[in-house]
Order: sequence, then C-alpha cells, then structure tokens
Amino acid sequence: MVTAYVALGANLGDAHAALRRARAALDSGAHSRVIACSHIYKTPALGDDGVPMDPPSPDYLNAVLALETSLSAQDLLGFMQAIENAAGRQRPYRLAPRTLDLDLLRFGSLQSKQPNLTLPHPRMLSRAFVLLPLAEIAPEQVTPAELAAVQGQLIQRLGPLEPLTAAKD
Ligand code: PH2
Ligand code: MG
Ligand code: MG
Repeated sequence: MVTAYVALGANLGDAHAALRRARAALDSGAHSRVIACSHIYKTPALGDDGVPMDPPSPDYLNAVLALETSLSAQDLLGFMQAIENAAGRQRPYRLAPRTLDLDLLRFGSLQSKQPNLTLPHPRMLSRAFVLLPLAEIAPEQVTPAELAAVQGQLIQRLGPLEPLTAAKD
C-alpha cells in the first residue's frame, strides 16, 4: 500500500457537491481508501504565474486528501481521470473553469518525469490552495519555509469536506 496525496478543485457548477462526490468516489474502489481529508478552502482562480487570472475566472473550492492505495501511480491517475470525466469535466482550453479537477501531488516517495505524470506535482509549492490543506492533514509533508513562501495568497478556510451520507445525500 502507498499513501498518495490528491488535490481537489472545482469552480464551475455546484463545486461543494463535486468535492464531496469526488471524496466518495476516491473511497469507493476496493483498491483505495481515503484516510484523511482537509477542510474546504475558497480561493481566487490563479494563473500559472500565481496571480489571479485575467480575465477573471470564478473562485475555486479546493481541498486535499490522503489516500491509501494498492494501485500503481499510472492506474491511480486513470482512476482520477475517470472520476473527473464522470463529474462532467470538459477541457475547452488550458485553465478553463472546471466542474472537477483532481491532481496527484505525491505518490509515496515516487519521483516521476513521464509525459503525463510529474511527481511530486511541479506547481504544488507555489500554491497556497495546495500547501495549506496539505499541511492541515500532513504537517510533516510541508516545511515552514514552503508555507511562508505562499503567505501572501488569498485563501479562506471554510467547513469540513464531509463524506456523503446515505440519510442526507
Ligand atoms: N487550478 C488550476 C488553475 N488555478 N486556482 C485555484 N485557486 N484553485 C485551483 O485548483 C486552480 C487554480 C489548474 O488546475
Ligand atoms: Mg489543477
Ligand atoms: Mg488537473
């Protein structure tokens, strides 16, 4: 079993429901278990340069969860992409608003430079919306210097990312 960290984001449609459903979907296979989940964070949409997108894109809801999995990194990536597609994810252009984005941040200690998978995630250290929720569930995965480097970015912590329940959902 490997511990993987997955970043969740959505800024189109019912983003809160999309994140909760994604949590349930990631937990649904016999091969993978969600072992920790951050609160939900509301953040302005950032471009590659780490500054708010212009023209603006709707605010994101973001979260990070830890997964214990028996899948390979490539199979986990395929599983995540299937969950994105089931959530109605479209890819009309790069950084387009999205119903659900699932990014693999770390897969154990694996380093990868494959065309479809770079590990650790190449942009995670420049993004408060990744580092703060990751530090919440796995403080040993983020250094104080890394947190200090994203301190200026706007981010608002909302409530917990609750699992779906048979009774209410
Ligand atoms: N994802 C992006 C681009 N910009 N900005 C925020 N706040 N949250 C995201 O998840 C995000 C983003 C590309 O996937
Ligand atoms: Mg992303
Ligand atoms: Mg992505």
